[in-house]
Amino acid sequence: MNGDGSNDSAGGSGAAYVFTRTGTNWTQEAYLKASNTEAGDSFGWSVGLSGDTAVVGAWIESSEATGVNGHQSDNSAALAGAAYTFTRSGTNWSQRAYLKASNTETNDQFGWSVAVSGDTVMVGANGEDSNATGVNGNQANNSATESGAAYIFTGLGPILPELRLTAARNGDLLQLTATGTTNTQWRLESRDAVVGNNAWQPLTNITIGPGPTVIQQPLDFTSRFYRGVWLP
Ligand SMILES: [Ca+2]
Ligand SMILES: [Ca+2]
Ligand SMILES: [Ca+2]
Repeated sequence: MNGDGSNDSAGGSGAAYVFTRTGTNWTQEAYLKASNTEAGDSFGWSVGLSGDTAVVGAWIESSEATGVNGHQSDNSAALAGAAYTFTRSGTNWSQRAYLKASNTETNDQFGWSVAVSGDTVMVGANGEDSNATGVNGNQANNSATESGAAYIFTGLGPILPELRLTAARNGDLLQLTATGTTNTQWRLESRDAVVGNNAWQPLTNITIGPGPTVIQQPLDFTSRFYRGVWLP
């Protein structure tokens, strides 16, 4: 991310750019490149953006890898195609996944089109050749030349920051210690362990880090559960 944009040594490798708007002013937030940039891959031919997740297609990319985060340096399947997802934390973008078809083959052109909504990504491969119909048919077939296929991936959104809560008694107080990803906002909630009275109730909003954050609560003698809800 945010590499040397003046470098011209990989002709046709491609790039994608993220712009954000404040009022009527647009500014560039990120310059995105593939994790396995090579000349001619056409990264950026297709793009999609939803919230903090971006997807970029590179239909001329040529590895024979399949699935998520496979072997990127292979070049044995010309024009098989690939797609890449990126996620944003604050204003920082990083690559989350390298996507390939489940049945990668030469000339399938996976990544010709891409779309994303939430953490679900869809990738089109207009050169794929199976005669399957509907959903999850026979992927190994190659009898319907250039019939095309589309693939749906889930779970590719931002990785949620982690929070750990530990509880200890401190005199007449219950002391909760929260540790986890720094500079993230959480709301603490509690609920009674008693069945029938178990709705989560907000306790307080906290910012975690740097270092552990300690929250003291009056100690009552009913059993309570506590949890943190991330406030993005
Ligand atoms: Ca390559
Ligand atoms: Ca084909
Ligand atoms: Ca095929």
